[in-house]
Amino acid sequence: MNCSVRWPHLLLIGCLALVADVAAARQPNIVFILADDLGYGDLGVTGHPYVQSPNIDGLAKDGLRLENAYMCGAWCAPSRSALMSGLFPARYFNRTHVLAVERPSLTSVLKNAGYTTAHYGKWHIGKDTGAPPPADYGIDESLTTQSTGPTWPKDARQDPHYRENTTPHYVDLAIDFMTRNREKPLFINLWVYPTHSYINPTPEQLAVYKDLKVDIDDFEYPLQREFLEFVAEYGDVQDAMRAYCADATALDTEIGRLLKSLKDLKLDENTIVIFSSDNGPGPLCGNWDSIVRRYKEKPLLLNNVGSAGPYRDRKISLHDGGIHAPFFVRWPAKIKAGSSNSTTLFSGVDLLPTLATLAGADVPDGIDGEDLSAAWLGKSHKRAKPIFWNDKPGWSALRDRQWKAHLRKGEFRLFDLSKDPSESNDVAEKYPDVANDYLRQLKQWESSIFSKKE
Ligand SMILES: [Ca+2]
Repeated sequence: MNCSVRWPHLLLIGCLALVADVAAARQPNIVFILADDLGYGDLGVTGHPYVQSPNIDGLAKDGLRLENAYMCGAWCAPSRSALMSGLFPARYFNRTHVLAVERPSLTSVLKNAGYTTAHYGKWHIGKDTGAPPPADYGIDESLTTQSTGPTWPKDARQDPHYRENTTPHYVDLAIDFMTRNREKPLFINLWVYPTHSYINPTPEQLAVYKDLKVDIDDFEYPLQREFLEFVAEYGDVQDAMRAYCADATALDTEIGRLLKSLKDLKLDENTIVIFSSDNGPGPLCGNWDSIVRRYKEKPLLLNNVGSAGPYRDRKISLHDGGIHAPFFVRWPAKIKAGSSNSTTLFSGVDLLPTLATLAGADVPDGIDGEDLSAAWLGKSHKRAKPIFWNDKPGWSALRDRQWKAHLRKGEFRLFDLSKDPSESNDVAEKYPDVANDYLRQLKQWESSIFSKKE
């Protein structure tokens, strides 16, 4: 036998096996789609009676639904700063929610682990003069609004359908970015406008819902009551609902285009695609004088008829309607289709450590977020600590196990979300030990953040 011929063959087989191992272990691509003010109940898959969202529904069905996922803020900026920093937004930033560039961010952590990174869409975590641009956070390419980085030309904003027309352009940019960077691990933040007001769909988008007739009985209790108030104040909800549904469906169509490109590029198998929303649906009826005034001055705000599903309140509230988000993760290589997790509490601060772990990156020390990658991969794993909120002065909240506790202007309330998802029945007197424990924890947490605030 001629060993000089045989050895190269063995080496070749060994090399091929190694290449296969490396390919199998390759860091996953990550695409994080974040809608704006889209409520928990605003999709077909979460029970909206009218919205057609086949692509997002398909994403949820092909992956994992995290049924107890929360954002860390009840409005845009704090929610986004927490997703990027892994820190509860009350803790730092003096409530401007500008991320300190010297701290690790989701994008800087992934970039340090070898990722090429992009951010397309709204930023809103530092938009005033002097705020660092997205590039300072390890982001290689960006086109954003509400940032000091590359943005849209002024004349684009004169388009009455500007908000609706931004999404297709962001998706084009994302597809181009994926195409150019397909040979290396890539990360994209795709933070789109829908369904934030002003909602003014194009005639083509609106045509999908031209025959829609709203029946208020099609909605669950909290929203049913709000719609009755809306009709009493503004006369009708038909046009507003058609516009809102059209905005959600237009977003869904663009996500479908993005997912098709991932497949065409043969990237879909090892790409983690996440879909969520930064906070609950925008205000429907004005609880505050300023909002009522704004509604009357800007009729398009009347199209703000999103659904928080079974949850109480909307954006700006720390009841679940303001912070309980739809959250879907598709990763065909590692996550079984049709998965659902109702036991793991997931918080926006957990995104950074979870994705860092899945990407083989270092998880930074000193953050509030916990690595919940085991739960994403189908194992039984729970968040070790409660989730805390302090969205604005005078209102803190906590979620732990089935309990949700509020401390608002000195008044404490306790709800058992396993029996009362709409936070309607205060059970603090019925469970005094639980109430006293969470009251103590809320006060302790408030004291810790206010004494250390930067
Ligand atoms: Ca928002």
